[in-house]
Order: sequence, then C-alpha cells, then structure tokens
Amino acid sequence: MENYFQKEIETASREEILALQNEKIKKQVKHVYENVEYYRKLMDEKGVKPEDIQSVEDIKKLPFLTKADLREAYPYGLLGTPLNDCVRIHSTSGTTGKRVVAFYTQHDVDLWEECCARAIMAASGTSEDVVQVAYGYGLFTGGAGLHGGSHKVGSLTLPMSSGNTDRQIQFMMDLNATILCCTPSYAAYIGETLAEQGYQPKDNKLKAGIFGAEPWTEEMRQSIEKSLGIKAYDIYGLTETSGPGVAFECSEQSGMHINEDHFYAEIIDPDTGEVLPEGSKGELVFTALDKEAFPLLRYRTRDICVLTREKCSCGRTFVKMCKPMGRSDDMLIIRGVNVFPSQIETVLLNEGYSPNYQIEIDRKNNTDTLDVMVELTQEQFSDKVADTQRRERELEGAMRTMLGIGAKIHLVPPKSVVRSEGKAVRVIDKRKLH
Ligand code: DLL
Repeated sequence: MENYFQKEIETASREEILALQNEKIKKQVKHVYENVEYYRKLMDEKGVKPEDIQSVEDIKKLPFLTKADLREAYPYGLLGTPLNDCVRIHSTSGTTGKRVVAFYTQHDVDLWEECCARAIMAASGTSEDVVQVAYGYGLFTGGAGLHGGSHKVGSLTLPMSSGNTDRQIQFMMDLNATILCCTPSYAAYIGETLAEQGYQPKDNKLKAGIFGAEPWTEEMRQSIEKSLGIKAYDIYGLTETSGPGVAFECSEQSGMHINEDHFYAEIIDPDTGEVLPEGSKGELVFTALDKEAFPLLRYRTRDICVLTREKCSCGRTFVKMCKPMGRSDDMLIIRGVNVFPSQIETVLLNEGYSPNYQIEIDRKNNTDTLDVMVELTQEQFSDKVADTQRRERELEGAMRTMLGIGAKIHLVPPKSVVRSEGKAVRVIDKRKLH
C-alpha cells in the first residue's frame, strides 16, 4: 500500500492542482512586487505589473532570477518579509563568489519540513521508523530538512550529521536505524565500510535510503541498494528554494514528483530563455508559490532536466522530473565535445568499477587533456603491470564509445581517491577557462 503524508493534495486531480497554483501565484506576485524592491525593478524594466499575472500560464511574462542576481542582492536584497519575522537562515557551500543566503519564516520552515515528510513517507517511512540523518547539519539544508521531515512523520530521528563513519555504523547497528538519509556518495562509502567491518547487508535493519544533493546514476543506485540491502530513493532540492524536498521519489523509483502545490516548474532553453514544451530537455526553472521570506520567482537552477506527466503507479499526480542530467553550467566542454561527469560514472559502473573516481581536465600545448583516476577494489587490485595496462586500455575504449572523445584512464590502488562525507569532488578542471 502506498504511503502518503498529505494524501489529499498528493493525489489531487490536475484541475485541483492548477486551481490552487493559479490562486497562489496571484498572491505571491503581489507579495514579491510589494516587498522585494530588487524584483520589482526587474518587473518594471520588463513592463510587467502584478495584474498581468492571473494564472501560472502568465508566469512566462515574468523576468528570470539567476545566481548572479542572488550575489548582487546579497545578503538582504531579496527578502520578502522584515528580517524580524525570519527565524532561520541556510546557505550554500558557495565555492565561487559570495554565498547564497536563504531566509525562512516559521511558516516557510513548516512547509519545507512537510515537503521532506512527504519524501520520507513516499520512501515507506512511518512513525515506527528510526531515521538516521547523515546529511550535514548547519548552514547546509540537507540535515535540517530531513530532520524536520522526520519529526513531522513522527519517526525517531538520529541527528548524526555527516562524518565519523565508525560512529554512524555503531548507531545504525545499536539503535536499529531503518532509514538512512545522506548523499549517495556517502551512502556508498558507508556500505563499503560496513563490508570492511565484516557486516553483510542483512545484518543491518535499514529498509530505505533517501539520497540526493548531488548527481548519481541508476547504476550507483543499484550498487548502493545491494551493499546496504535497501531501496534507495532520490530526493532533490536547492538552498534557493528551501532545500531538499522540492521533489522526491515514490515506490516506482522512476523520477521525482515535484511538490507542485508549492513549486511551479518550467523547462527553458538555457540559451534563449524560451519556455519549452513538456517532455523537452532543458533547464529547470522554479517559482516558489507560497514562500514568505525568500520568495524567488522564475529562479534558473542550471539543472538540465525533463518533466513528464505520465500516470504514476503510486497514485501521486504531481509532475515528475527525471534525475538531473547535468548542469547548464557544469557541463564540461573537452576538445569541443560536451561531456557530463555522469556519463563517465555510468561507464565505470557498467564496466564493473567502483564509483570512487576523479576526473582531471587540463590543457597542454593548447589541447585539452582528460584523465580519469579510477579506484580498484581489493579484489580487482593486481600488482601485474601488464594486467593493469590491459584493463586501462579496455576502459578507455568504453569511454571513447560513450563520450566520443578519448580519455586517459589511470587505475589506482584501493582507497587512494579521497573520500567525501558530503558532496564528492568529482571534477578538477585545471584549465582555468573562467
Ligand atoms: O543540495 C539540497 C539537498 C539536500 C537536496 C539534501 C537533496 C538532499 P544545494 O547545496 O543548494 O542544495 O545544491 C543544489 O545540487 O541545483 C543540483 O544541481 C544538485 N542536486 C540536488 N539534489 C540532487 C539530486 C542541496 N537528487 C544543487 N540529483 C541542485 C542530482 C542534485 N543533483
């Protein structure tokens, strides 16, 4: 039997969802126009007034917001309420430029936690469960989001935060954790460490995992499911829209339902900004329909994605997004060819290698170089040089077929690729093209 947190809205008819969205967008645009000077200016420049937005169909008249706007308006320029009404901030890790700082009223926190509760229940969670939250706590939204969702479901919450893997395993085993929440790369690492400590997948009580915050492939899902003996569910979100829980996977495990009562999704052509018809591949853009403190309209996520409205066996009617297929800004262009890191991961897992790898791009004599360090497992490790070289050549062949360009493969000893307790650093681009 499918498990819902808010069945009525999660399974509402298309007409009901549309009616709700249309009602919310009118109020929201008015709220933003009246309270966010930065966005009011953008609307004025485009000649759009709040009255022009009567339904979600009209959203395409509104200007986009980008990360550059967030930087420019840092820190308070996009606040929709007095700072005094806010109860929390979260922030991105912000490797380039200023961090993104997002603000929340209590109402915003409540809605966000409900979205996460929907994700936990869609992954079979109930008040009987013990939810181990191993996403980072603090400025990152992962820990706080799933923690709040777990409370709303009424599960027993283990607020572990990320890291300290031995302690994670001790709590998981001693306190019978049934649901694990963390990044997929950390889940894979926990699985690997459990095996090293002599545990079989059946030795733990876990039944499900809720993994997101970074791209991961179907092959990686299968390998995590096997190593932990669980069903692994995807969850998506970004700091700018609250955090995790914008979209979540259900029992069908074939894409993530977007919480459409709170977020309106569009797919646009990243070059022209034109809205593309449903089913097209393009950049995902979100409009928050009822956030108070940080009410972003038409925020460009840079995530490349496809939306589908095919009927889902779980009974939910919310539109589904596929796993993000890369970003319009992290797509690598190597010797003129577009390469997504996820393609490289797919080849590695298909060829039986571990998901522990690092991609290094450089430019020598004006030619791009692509090197992939791939970690061998203990079983695969061989001290015969000829053996290793043969395998490297084989993998290079498979890589060329997938990418259309050559990559140099370096098979490296077990444990030599640095492990991550949060988001894995997969790509080192030394070309300094930006
Ligand atoms: O990563 C929020 C989150 C926390 C999501 C925990 C899921 C679980 P940011 O740090 O702002 O927020 O990063 C947002 O991460 O635009 C995507 O590119 C990527 N991302 C998030 N979830 C997924 C996912 C959190 N399931 C950025 N698959 C987004 C692929 C994801 N990429």
